[in-house]
Amino acid sequence: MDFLNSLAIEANNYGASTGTQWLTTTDEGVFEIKSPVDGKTIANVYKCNASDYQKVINSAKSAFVEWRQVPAPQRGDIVRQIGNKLREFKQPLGELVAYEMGKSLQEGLGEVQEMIDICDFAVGLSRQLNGSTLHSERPLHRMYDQYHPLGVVGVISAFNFPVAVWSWNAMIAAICGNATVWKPSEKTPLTAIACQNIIKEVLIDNKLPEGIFSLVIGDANVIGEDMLEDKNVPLVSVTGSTRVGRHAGQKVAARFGKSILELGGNNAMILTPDADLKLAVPAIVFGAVGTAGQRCTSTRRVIIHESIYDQVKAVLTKAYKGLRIGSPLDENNHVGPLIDTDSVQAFTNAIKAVKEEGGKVLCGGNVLSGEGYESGCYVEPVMIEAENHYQTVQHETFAPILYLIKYKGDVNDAIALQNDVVQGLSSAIFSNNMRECETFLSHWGSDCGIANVNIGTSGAEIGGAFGGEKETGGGRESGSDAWKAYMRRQTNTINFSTELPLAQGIKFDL
Ligand code: UN1
Repeated sequence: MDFLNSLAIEANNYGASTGTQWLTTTDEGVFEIKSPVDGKTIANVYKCNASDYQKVINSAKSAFVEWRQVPAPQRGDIVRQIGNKLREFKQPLGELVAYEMGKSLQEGLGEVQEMIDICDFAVGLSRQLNGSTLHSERPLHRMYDQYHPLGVVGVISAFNFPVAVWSWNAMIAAICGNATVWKPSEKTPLTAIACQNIIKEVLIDNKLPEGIFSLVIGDANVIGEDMLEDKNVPLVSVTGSTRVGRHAGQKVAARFGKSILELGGNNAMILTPDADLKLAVPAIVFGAVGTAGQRCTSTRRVIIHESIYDQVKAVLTKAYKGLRIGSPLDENNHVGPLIDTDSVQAFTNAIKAVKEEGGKVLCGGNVLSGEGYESGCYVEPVMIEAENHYQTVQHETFAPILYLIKYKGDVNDAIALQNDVVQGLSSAIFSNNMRECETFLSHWGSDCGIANVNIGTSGAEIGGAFGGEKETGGGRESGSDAWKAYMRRQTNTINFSTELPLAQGIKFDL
């Protein structure tokens, strides 16, 4: 596999890097990384230990002290070089993402493209980290606010977007003047090692301090906990399930750290009687089965008006029956594997549970075996008639399960169903009726962080702020003004008069 050589992935890899130096702990055991594509072992990764973690943090802390002195546009220039390196390595890195995680090659390459795009975005942003000038109530006084870097930013990322989500955080954090320590998912550490190898070249070429970008790979309940508890890490950005995020958010808050939480979604698409089904059907199918239903933004529920319900059900059933399931590296296939057999078990359990609640399976739902499915991670995407209040429907199962839900009445009834879950990441309406669309987007409409019209729930662009409300965690990453979370705000008041007037007109004569 040429891509492994191009990315300097060995049979055995170290799990922690201070930037350009790999730490050589080998006595903590290994993560044996198997591809969900074919079940074969790709490589091993030595877990790092607490002392490695400490070394990495120390190196990040001292790098930060130097890096924050570099003018932001020059920091942008380093990120520009990283973007260029990613362009050079797009093919092998995209291939490794696909092979290690199990998404299609197109999506693997798309993920690297998101990394390149966020680099470009961050370069421009490095000249726009602006605060505002404010009017003081006192004469000859000036007031403004400005943004300063925070320090060491921890990034805990998930397996499903093993590299893009790190880059959204790390590249923005970098132009803001922070150093980033990355703890990738234990399920996909090889792509992280590949990124570190790519970044390392830019650090060396520019003689940058060790530790601006560093990596710790270890058990979540050891290294992850160290990071959550570490006062040296003022901001931790966590992508994962609501369960993981609830714990992480509380741990970080207990020490008055900041967190950015990007947690579970339960994303719905509303189809009103005015929906253009030519657009809606591929959006639903891609949203539900793309990445085998393992995006935070995957479509989990379709809320369909009763007048078109049977028609939509028939078209979707036909589309589902035509899905080709198999190696995601073969571009003829629509659906690849789940990340591991635990996920397959969760998929099967959810189907069983929803049936017990009254759900009706329309098609799919089997676990596949035999030739081409040796990894045991392939399943048939399933479509189920269900009701919104079922426990199983209320819960995010990270797998290709799509619930069809019927609504009566008008768009407000559909929106009420859509919002009646604990999560609030992504949402969409398909309608050509302007009143319905605007109601959906209004403040009494969708309660999600992302609300789309005639576009599916997944596949957000990096230019917008990404994240959601309620149990999705409330964090925002990537574009728009999400950068502000990676900086601390300071309000400054300057007196250039010869008096000392107090605010609110208070008199204090000495
Ligand atoms: C995620 O699933 O964690 O909007 C991120 C999308 C991608 C990012 C998803 N751009 O589907």
